[in-house]
Amino acid sequence: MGTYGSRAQKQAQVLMLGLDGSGKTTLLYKLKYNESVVTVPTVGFNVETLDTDRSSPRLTVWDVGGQRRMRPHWRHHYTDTAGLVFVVDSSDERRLNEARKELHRVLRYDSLKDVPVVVLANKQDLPGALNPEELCLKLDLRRVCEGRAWFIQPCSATTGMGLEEGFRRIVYLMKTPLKQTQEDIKVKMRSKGFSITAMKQALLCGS
Ligand code: G3D
Ligand code: MG
Repeated sequence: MGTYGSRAQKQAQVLMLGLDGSGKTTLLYKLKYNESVVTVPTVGFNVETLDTDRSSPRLTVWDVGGQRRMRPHWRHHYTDTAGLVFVVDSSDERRLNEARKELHRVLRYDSLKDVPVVVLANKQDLPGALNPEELCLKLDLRRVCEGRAWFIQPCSATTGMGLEEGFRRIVYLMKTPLKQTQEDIKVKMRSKGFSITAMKQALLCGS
């Protein structure tokens, strides 16, 4: 799983992909500086280091341009990737099919085979934004992420809602073997009195 995993390793690489306009650059700078920036379409990439708690590696986050002509370059970043964050504009139903195709294409790469994925369902502040369950279906996440650790996190890069949670989740998924992730969820749900069916549903949804 990338270069993450050894005790001496203090950095882990997170690759952030998604269609152009989904909000990658806005959310990276909101997270890093808590500032709303005016973005221009990213040609090439932006890279920033995000601090995490001391027991986790610092994250080097690569925000790679999402325009059609940039997408063939995405694969040059796969080799050292420990976690993938895929950003979706939840309010743009017209481009969801394109987003689904690109996500599925990325996940087919062998070098990303066991890499955990967090899908950021961005722009939740906009009226008519699809919720995570709806996106989960439209992106066919359960099927395409079968056998890997994944999660879908609602967020807004403009307000900051859900951003830290999304990145905390990718750190957790990178650190925790898939089986353990599922066990943790079971224990947590059992302690809250959830039924076996609800637990199965939650595990299927990767949450
Ligand atoms: P990209 O880096 O994925 O290509 P950008 O996307 O970060 O450049 O964002 C594209 C546009 O979406 C920007 O607007 C940005 O302000 C807006 N945006 C990003 N995230 C959100 C969000 O959560 N909510 C809302 N309402 N807008 C968001 P412009 O107008 O500059 O094109
Ligand atoms: Mg950008």
